[in-house]
Amino acid sequence: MFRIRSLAAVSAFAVTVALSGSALAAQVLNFAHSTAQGSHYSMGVQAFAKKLAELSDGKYEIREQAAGALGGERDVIEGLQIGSVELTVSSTGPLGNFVPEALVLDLPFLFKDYANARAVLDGPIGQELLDKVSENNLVGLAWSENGFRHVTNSKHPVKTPADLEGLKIRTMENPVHMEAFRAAGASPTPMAFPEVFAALQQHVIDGQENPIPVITASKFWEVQDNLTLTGHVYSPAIIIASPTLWDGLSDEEKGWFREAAKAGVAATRAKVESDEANGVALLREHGMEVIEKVDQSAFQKAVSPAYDTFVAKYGDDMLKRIQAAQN
Ligand code: EAX
Repeated sequence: MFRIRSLAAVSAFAVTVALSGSALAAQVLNFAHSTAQGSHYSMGVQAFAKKLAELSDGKYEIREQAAGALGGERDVIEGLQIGSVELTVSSTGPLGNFVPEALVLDLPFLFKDYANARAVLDGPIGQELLDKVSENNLVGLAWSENGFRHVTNSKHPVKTPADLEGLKIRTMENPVHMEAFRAAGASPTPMAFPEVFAALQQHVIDGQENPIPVITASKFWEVQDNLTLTGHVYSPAIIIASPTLWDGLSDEEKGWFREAAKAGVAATRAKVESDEANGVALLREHGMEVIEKVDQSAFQKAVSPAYDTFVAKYGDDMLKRIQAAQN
């Protein structure tokens, strides 16, 4: 009788431990980004979360922190470095402040189109730059996508670079972008993204520049009348993990996070494609005047001094490699 009772006790204990173990094991990780829930970044975070939950059998749970809930992109990257945030998907805007080698990606008109940008970033050059990110107290998991950036403003239609003259254009906290807009005659105003909508609404700034997915997700039609499809920069995004999180993972678990990042990138790129297909019509429906036929060579000439400044400071090796890698 004793044997049977003790066997029952052991199995009941084992079940309790197993249940409490699985219930306690879910580790919640904050995944921060600056755009709205349902945006291209948000779709990527949700796909990341789903894949990681599957691979880890529920051991890791992602908590999406959308719309700058944990601060602007620069703040969040600083948070990754000190371990207060576990994951982010961010534009490369502020990244150059932490990883100067990444600034080359912000040069205007560097990438010819989406296919070339994705091919370069998914290839050896992209991996080399991710490795550089990981040398700066960050863990570069994958290149994701923000999109080709365009100019909006509330003053007047921008048909030529001369129309940028004197406009206070918000830029990311990025020296290459600031130099480009300064060279074009605008007055670049660097600002964290969560502050942009209010600054536009209060006319502290006249305009800003962002990809269609960001312009639509942020409802910029409410505070901007004019959109010019300059496509002046292909804006990569990057999925970054905190070293505090990463160093505590087993090799197998690291593989889960890498697989989840791939799923996130695919979902974000799919949403970018959808927004690119439908976004301009949506913005027109909301009253924006959209200038689609743009003399890009004129804008390219206007912002070209940004190349001279960049090359003088950082050299042109990686720049030439990226240009040569495109077809
Ligand atoms: O990453 O700051 C920006 O304009 C970025 O494009 C935006 O935060 C999405």
